Amino acid sequence: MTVLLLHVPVGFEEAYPLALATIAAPVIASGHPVEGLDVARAGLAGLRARLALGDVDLVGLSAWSPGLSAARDTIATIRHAAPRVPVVVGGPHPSLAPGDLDADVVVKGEGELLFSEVVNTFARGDRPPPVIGPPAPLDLATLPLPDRTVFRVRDYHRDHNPRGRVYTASVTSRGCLHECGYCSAPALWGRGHRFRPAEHVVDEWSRLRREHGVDAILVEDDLFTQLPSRVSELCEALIAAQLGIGFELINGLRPETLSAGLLRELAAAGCTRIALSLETASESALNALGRGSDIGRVTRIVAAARSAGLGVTGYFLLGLPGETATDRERTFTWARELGLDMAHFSVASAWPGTHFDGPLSLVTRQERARLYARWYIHPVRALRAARMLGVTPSQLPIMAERLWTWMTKPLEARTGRDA
Ligand code: B12
Repeated sequence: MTVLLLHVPVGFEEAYPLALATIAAPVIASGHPVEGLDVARAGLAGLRARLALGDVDLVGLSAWSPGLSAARDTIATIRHAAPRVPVVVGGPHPSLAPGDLDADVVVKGEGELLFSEVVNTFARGDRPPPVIGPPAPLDLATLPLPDRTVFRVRDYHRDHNPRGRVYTASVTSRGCLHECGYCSAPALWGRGHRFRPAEHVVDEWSRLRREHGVDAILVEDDLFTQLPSRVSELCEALIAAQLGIGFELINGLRPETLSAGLLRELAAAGCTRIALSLETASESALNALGRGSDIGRVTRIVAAARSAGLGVTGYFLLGLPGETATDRERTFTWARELGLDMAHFSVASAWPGTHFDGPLSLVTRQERARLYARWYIHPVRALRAARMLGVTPSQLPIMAERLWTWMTKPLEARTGRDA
């Protein structure tokens, strides 16, 4: 059974296709050849050319809600070029809205074991049910490590990364105990938190260092610091192992899970950057999201992180229910006052799995462009972000172009009111 895994573009930023590497490992272990194709790079023409060789027996792809139209176009291309090849989909969007894509099989939830089952069922000449899963929560310590050969690490270490360092993604825990209105994690994984033992993570990262020359890991857990004691344990194990590898906590952390002590431990273990989930300066909007607000604490945490030598990125959301244009101005002012190294302002969208307590407020394209321009087109802030990311002068034009594309791109459907 030759399996082709497709990395479908989800937006402007290219990241390592960790989900596909993760579901590939058990299939390879059961003896099936697995190949990866990046549709963002090869294009639909490249996909047609690959399928025309006639040796693919099954295609698998992952879909997010932003990026649904790219997944639809990809599947339409497969249907046309190889109508008999079964298409299996999984990932956040199909897990939450299984009927939205024209697939033979939809796998809901964690895919490691179920994907392998689906491949083996087709290999026996049988047909699996059209929708399977989600499985009972998997024990992360017993899962095989992601296979990093189907998609090569070095093809995805971002081209704007610091001084040619090699980056890749890793997940050390799944799930989150909180239920913030804008996040799909509880709907995706259930409300629980599971984590890999420290030695399991150290083993993966040391292999990444040895076998793929990785210098730094982008940690993509739902909430890495959910349980500070396990973070301390992991930091101790990393310090003891002396891997010579750095890591960045790029998925927004809740400030209340952090303390000055934990930030120092993280820095000592090789962490160079954290991202904070800050969302908005509007207390009523924060409370409606299920987030307490303690602006004083955020200020202290940012200062503590900076004095521990960590870079700090803030994630903010615009267009929340009940938010006004004045609230948005306050959010930008707050971001400025915090002295962040970098900030990212997204416009809230009611993707499946989110639960907002009212219609999203309208952010016009003009307002968004004006706010973004005031923030991003600013020499001091630009230099600071470039310094934290380690951007070299020759990389500046490509970074500026990406930023411009992102600032001006039209919003996808926000299901509510579109801007
Ligand atoms: C890294 C990441 C990013 C990065 C990189 C994105 C990129 N271009 O690749 C950045 C920071 C850029 C990003 C941005 C955004 N992200 Co994001 N991101 C993630 C994150 C943290 C990790 C993804 C990952 O690799 N997970 C690890 C893998 C192993 O998990 P997985 O993908 O779920 O895969 C498992 C199963 O789903 C299943 N599976 C997955 N695919 C397949 C395929 C098959 C065939 C099968 C059988 C099974 C299967 O099996 C896997 C193993 O169990 C997730 C949250 C999370 N922890 O997963 C959010 C997440 C994917 N992001 C999300 C969102 C909403 C966004 C943004 C829209 C946020 C915003 N408002 O700007 C933007 C959009 C960016 C864009 N358009 O480019 C949502 C998606 C929700 C949805 N309904 O689709 C998530 C789930 C966060 C959340 N909890 O709500 N993101």
